[in-house]
Amino acid sequence: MARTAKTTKKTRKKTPPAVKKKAAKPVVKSASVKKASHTPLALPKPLLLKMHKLMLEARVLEERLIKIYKAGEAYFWLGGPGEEAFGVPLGMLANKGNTVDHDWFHLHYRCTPTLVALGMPMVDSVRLIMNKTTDPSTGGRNFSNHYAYPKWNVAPVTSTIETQYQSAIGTAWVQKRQSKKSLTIVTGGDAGTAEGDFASSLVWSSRKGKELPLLMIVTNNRVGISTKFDGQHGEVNISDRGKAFGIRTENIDGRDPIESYIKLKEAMDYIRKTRKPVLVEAAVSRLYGHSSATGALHIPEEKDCLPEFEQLLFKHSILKESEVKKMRAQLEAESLALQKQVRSEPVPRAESAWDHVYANNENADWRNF
Ligand SMILES: Cc1ncc(C[n+]2csc(CCOP(=O)(O)OP(=O)(O)O)c2C)c(N)n1
Ligand SMILES: [Mg+2]
Repeated sequence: MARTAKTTKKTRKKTPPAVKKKAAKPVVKSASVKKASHTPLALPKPLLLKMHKLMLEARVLEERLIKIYKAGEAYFWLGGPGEEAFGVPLGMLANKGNTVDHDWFHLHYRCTPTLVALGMPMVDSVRLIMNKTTDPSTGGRNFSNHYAYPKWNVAPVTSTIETQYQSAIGTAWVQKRQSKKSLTIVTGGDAGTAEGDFASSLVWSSRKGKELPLLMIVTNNRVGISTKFDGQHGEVNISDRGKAFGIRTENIDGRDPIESYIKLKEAMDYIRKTRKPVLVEAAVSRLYGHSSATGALHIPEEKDCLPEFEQLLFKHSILKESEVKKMRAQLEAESLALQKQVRSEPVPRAESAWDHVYANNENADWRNF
């Protein structure tokens, strides 16, 4: 005991105070982490207001979809309330269009905030969940959040989790060969990373000299339907897996729209410039559970990014509570009117069931097998 005390005393004497102070500080991971420690004004006011408006619109839309389901006017709901602070900046930062020089999207089924930020009108989403032929994504043949927009390079959202990480390699590979600036964005959940498709994406995007301009995003809500994150992952952060492949990684608090915007912009700028991949892990919330299969019930314990962001904007006199109330009331009225309008629109007929499938229906009709 005495010896230990003596050694400590001796060490203390020898260590210059400056070194001691530095060693006690937490390790700062990268320059981007430093930059992201922001004041609310780290982004200009018009941008903050735009971001808030889109987040609010995405939230009201998702709440309308849930109401439509609960009114018995849709068969199923699943979506992204709780992911607005991340999904909206993602859509805002993307370069949308339908050429190889525009970005490509292979999205998870919680992507409504990103589509709203890209410019999707609410009515499109209402038509999709109500299975109307007027739905531009699937003609009323898929369920909520399964969007497809060729005009913005948005590939069809798939119900099979994680397969999008495979198709993303294809568009990123074409962009690597034919574009100097565009990138491919792929998103998926935490549980889905157990699939081989996710591992393949890490391998194919990071081959030496053939790296791909791919932004791989894992939105981590720490649960897959009802299976908790803890107990499923040997790694601390899912993003750490990228390190073994020499892939740049980033962890983002996806419930903070300012941090999300800043860090996503850095990651996208890096990919556009270097033509190399980034693996981003974003912490998000699942505000209404997995889907209508689990009741689509609001979970008050989950952190909600929208009121938190609003409180910040009120505090800094960027927005008034009365303005938000008015905006919300307007959006709610608009979404209700859409529900009523879409109700009377046509549904797909049996005759069209085999349209838009492979090879003029050859091999596509199971009745011919
Ligand atoms: C290939 C495949 N396996 C299983 C399922 C069933 N399934 C649907 S969602 C889901 C959980 C996904 O969890 P996560 O990836 O964390 O995404 P989250 O829903 O939490 O956003 C599972 C297992 C599926 N749709 N596809
Ligand atoms: Mg999850």
